[in-house]
Amino acid sequence: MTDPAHDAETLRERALTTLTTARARTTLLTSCVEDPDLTAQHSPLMSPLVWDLAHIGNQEEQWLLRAVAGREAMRPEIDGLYDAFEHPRAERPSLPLLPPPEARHYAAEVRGRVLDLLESTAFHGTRLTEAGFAFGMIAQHEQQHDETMLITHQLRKGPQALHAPDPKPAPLLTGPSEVLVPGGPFTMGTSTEPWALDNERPAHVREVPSFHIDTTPVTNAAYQAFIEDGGYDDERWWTPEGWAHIRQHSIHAPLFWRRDGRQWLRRRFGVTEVVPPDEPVLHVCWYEADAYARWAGRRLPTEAEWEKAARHDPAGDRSMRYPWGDADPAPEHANLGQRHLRPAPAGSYPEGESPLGVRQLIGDVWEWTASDFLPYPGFQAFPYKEYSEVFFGPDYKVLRGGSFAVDAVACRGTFRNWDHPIRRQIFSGFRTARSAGDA
Ligand code: AVJ
Ligand code: FE
Repeated sequence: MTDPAHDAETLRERALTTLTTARARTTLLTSCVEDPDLTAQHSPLMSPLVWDLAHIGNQEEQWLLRAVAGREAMRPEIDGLYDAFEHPRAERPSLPLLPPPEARHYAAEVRGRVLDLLESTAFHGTRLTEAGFAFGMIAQHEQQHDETMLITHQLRKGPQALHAPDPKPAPLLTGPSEVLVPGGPFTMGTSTEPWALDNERPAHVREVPSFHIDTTPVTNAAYQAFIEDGGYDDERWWTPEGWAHIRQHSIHAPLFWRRDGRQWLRRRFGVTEVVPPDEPVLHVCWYEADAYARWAGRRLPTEAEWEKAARHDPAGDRSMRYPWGDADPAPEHANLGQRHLRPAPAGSYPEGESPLGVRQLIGDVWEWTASDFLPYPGFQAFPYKEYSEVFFGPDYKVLRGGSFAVDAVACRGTFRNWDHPIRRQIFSGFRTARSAGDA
């Protein structure tokens, strides 16, 4: 039915567009500050920006030029420097990294060869080339690091270097604050999405009992009510690990927040502003999200609940690619891709809502779920164990849905992110849920 030549051209164009979009963002994030700010370490949690830049180029070289095209290493001596497992982030500034001009040159050199390769690659034959997977994987990898670099920019002290228009005010939300997702089986994960990564596979059926889930992410105003009610001083709301953690580190509010008399201020990309009440709360760790939910008489959704809320179409009784259907994300659906440098107010993006009326599942803030990062039944590591497999287990919690900082190519209804439950420099927020039947 479909014309394979046409399909190949469509894939080639999609690969070219997504790689080019990613590089434009990388270039901006690594040129909006002076070179000393690229080699400095702005937080022990993060790499110097110039590490991300050369690592992006090095992964692209390894997977596209070497694995797909069978070429020799361009600079074999640098591979170790840019291997994330050889050197923890805190150590990276003391490595003999390529200086900014060389890092730029290397990444550009790799990209030039990749664009030539793209012209001649057949999009079938091996699992790596099937439907252009390796090109899509590398575009996603670069966009993931563009989000990482934006986190580094947020942690950086100093004046504003990045600018973007604010999202529009939200339309008035008149509906209920939670929706009921009816119980029953649904298909979680995917076996058909061509650029889905290994941990999203394979598609499998899950039984999910009825539950209620918040219509929007939890807002700053709602979170402030938890703070004002003494939430951070009341052990009842916290897991033992969470309580120990916030005591030990004197955590009393989301990261980047500061109290100023009766109001809260926050620093955002070099600018201090009053915390906007109607925006989804950002920069909370899993322990804070979990404690808020308990305080509210609720809980975090499980990962399966989150995905069912985001993908299940009760009318068609099937799983869709996104809450709004199967169409790729467009600006009216979701706040993605660093178009804005903040989440949009709760209730935004009515065109992106799910059939049951849940909003902002995709974009705005990564949403903590109750679940540990575990493989799906039938999981197979591909193309390398260090993408997902080495992280499976109880040390990492799953986040879903993507933030304003991640591009659409690295965000889907099935996409899984994960981090330690103490992390809050990431663009993380949450929404809450409750089992149906619980009052
Ligand atoms: C999926 C966001 C947890 O940044 O550690 C980048 C993505 N993997 N390079 C990370 C990733 C390898 C990964 N996360
Ligand atoms: Fe990486």
